[in-house]
Amino acid sequence: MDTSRQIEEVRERLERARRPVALTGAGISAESGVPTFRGKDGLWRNYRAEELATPEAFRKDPELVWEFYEWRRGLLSKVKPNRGHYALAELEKKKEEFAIITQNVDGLHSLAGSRNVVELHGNIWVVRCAVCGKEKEDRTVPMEEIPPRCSCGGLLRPGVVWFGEMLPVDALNKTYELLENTDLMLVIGTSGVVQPAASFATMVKQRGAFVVEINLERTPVSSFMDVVINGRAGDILPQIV
Ligand code: BV8
Ligand code: ZN
Repeated sequence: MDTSRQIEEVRERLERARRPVALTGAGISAESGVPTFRGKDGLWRNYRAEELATPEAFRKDPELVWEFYEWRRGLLSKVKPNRGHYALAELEKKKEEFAIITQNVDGLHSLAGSRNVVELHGNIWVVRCAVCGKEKEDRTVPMEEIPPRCSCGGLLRPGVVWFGEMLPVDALNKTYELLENTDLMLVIGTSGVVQPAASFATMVKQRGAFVVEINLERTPVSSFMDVVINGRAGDILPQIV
């Protein structure tokens, strides 16, 4: 089916959907200039994100891990949401039941005006004390000192979910409530490898929801999809919404 026919079908389904949900990944922020995790631009000083976004790496070398986050925070402080983010914010105005479950930690959905956003993997602008757990938003770029310290003397860490760590309970609960009730899911710009997010599309499909994938490439979940639109989120989403 050609893309415009696919977009037409998704638009009609979205029109009728009672509780549409979008699951987004790094691909929706790529057009804002944010490097994706597993694309060719996914490296930093020859490290993969998976090597640094872990509690072990932080325990071993908190300074190196903070240099990685400083680099990303620096990048993110200069980028803006793109047409894909704005299209989803627009969709929420048309369908107030619409919600976004994002794996991204860049905060760009909220910046684009979306309000119903579940941040599955935390937010890079939040820092949390590894000792007393105190959390605050800190947008200073660069930080005064790295690794930054809490008033209690403990090390501050980025408020994101690392590999091997549990997802935030409230985000997970909100996510499962959405997944249980959605009748249409858009899966946008995610490679479908990171769990548990990678299983959400098949979960809702098994319950009879209509699932749509928007991506530049095929992914492990493509074969489960009702519609797979091959294209850039910034081009496709405005046409759908
Ligand atoms: C958990 C925050 C329960 C940090 C992230 C072995 C040991 C330990 C754990 C595991 C293990 N094996 C498996 C696991 C589970 C592990 C996991 O899934 N690992 C993977 C790598 C195999 N998961 C976890 O650990 C999770 N926790 O399971 O807890 C538990 C607890 C203890 C013990 C057991 C179980 C926690 C996962 C969260 C990790 N944190 N981020 C940070 O950001 O620094 S994940 C990170 O990857 C980002 O959040 C990112 O969003 C996410 C997923 O990546 P994508 O978003 O999909 O991005 P990617 O680059 O991969 O793909 C981009 C896509 O966009 C591509 O498809 C591309 O084609 C497309 N694209 C590009 N441009 C565009 C586009 N599409 C459209 N338009 C465009 N313009
Ligand atoms: Zn503290």
